[in-house]
Amino acid sequence: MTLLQRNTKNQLKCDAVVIGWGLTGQSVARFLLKKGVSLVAMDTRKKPPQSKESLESMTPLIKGEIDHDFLEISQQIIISPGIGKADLGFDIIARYGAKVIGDIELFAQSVEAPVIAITGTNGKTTVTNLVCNMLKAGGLKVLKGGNVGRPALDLLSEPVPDFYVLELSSFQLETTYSLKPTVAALINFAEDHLDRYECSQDYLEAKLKILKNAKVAVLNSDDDVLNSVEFSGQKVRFGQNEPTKESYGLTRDFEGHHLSKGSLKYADIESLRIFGKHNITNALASLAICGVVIELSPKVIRGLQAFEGLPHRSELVGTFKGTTFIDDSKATNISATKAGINACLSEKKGVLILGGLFKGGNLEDLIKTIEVRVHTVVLIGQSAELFYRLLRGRVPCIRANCMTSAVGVASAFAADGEVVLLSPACSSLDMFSGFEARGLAFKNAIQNRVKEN
Ligand code: UMA
Ligand code: ADP
Repeated sequence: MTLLQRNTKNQLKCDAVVIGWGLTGQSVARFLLKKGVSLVAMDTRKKPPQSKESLESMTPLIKGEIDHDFLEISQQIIISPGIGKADLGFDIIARYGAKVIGDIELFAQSVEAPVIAITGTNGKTTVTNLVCNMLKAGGLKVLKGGNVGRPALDLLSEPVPDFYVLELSSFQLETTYSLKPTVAALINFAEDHLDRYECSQDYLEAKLKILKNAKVAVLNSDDDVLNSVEFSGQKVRFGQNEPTKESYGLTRDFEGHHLSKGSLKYADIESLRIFGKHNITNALASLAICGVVIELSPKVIRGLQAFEGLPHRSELVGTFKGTTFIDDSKATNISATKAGINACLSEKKGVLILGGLFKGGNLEDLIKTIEVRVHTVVLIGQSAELFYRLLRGRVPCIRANCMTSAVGVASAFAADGEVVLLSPACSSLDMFSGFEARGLAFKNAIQNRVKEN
């Protein structure tokens, strides 16, 4: 806090405190200022991301600390999703109770159209985009936001759509209380974010909050954890087994595998542009979600089939000198990397670039998958030592200290016709500003090799 702010502190009016000055905090400030709410913003970082001058001039911003005096006096505390107890050094919800909410709670209190809410450990962004594609192809107006990148509150400044489609993280759900989704989907559940939660149960409980007040729950029947979830409303199931009359699944005949509900076939899996078993789950989840709100007409199905996938998610970068490079940088946890390996290295063993900032969890299953499908592992980032100890004597490992060298080593070990897969099972923040920057560094390193040769 600057000296000027300290001197004027007693004169500052503060109905609401916004904690965090990232995308979310700034969207909250824009939303509350429009309503005439007086607010003070804080960020534990000394240099939080910059905002537009107009917003900064209207919001007193305390940098590098959390000022408890303001927390005491304000009616509401709106906390950003990226901030956990560890960042603040105290449990803000326990101390300030119900007046602590998140941006999704503010959204829920103002929203005027039905909401489709999507969560899960992996596949959220893919399913959110698929659902939007399909509903748009069916002629509906949709607005997409939340963890997918655009803060939900920003959607409220646009004309009201037929549906809001929100990707919600467990961090956002922690501080959401009154959202009433028309459809709430849980794609899967696996260990993640153990750097933030004390145990997996806490993470699961945050995820399950999506079902509170939901009209219809869309749940993955292949997922043991989700199979035992209690929900009193209507449940729609999807999974890779034969579907029942009421559920979505795969039917198999001499022509191939079809995405189906009961005996009704919607599409051959070969007609999808996205590949891998996990993406079939994502396609089935999207059908199950859309099936609640729209007739699954050929137009809607074409919206599913036309979807080309997203950057950094099992994304084919190209083939150079007989080696195919795949960017799965968004695989930031164990289960995502297992899915990435199974999808991309299924036929022939390949080379895996692995490591970064490990978020915790049991690695044994992943190591077994690596043993089956990977002949050489290139280790990067802070967790290199951890993975080296686990893989030693099981799969040959080489350490690399940057992405350029990782790609160089991986290319040298990949034989003709093989795949080099970047699927790190870790977050990227030890080496990069985010998973996008890590994926771009991978692509740049490949491009530079192409140029040099
Ligand atoms: N931070 C501090 N001190 C603060 C505030 C933030 O150290 O006072 C740090 C956090 O520890 C975090 C980073 O700053 O590492 C960003 O936090 P934030 O809450 O300001 O993030 P936003 O910019 O508001 O972005 C958030 C989501 N980010 C997180 O939950 C970490 C974005 O999801 C989301 O797109 C955006 O809101 C809009 O809704 C990103 C994400 O990584 C993609 N999500 C996690 C994931 O997918 O695994 C949950
Ligand atoms: P999220 O938004 O939940 O992080 P994304 O759609 O961005 O999910 O995909 C992130 C990564 O998770 C992908 O790169 C892929 O490795 C993996 N993945 C995607 N869908 C699934 C799924 N249904 N099950 C397991 N892993 C998946």
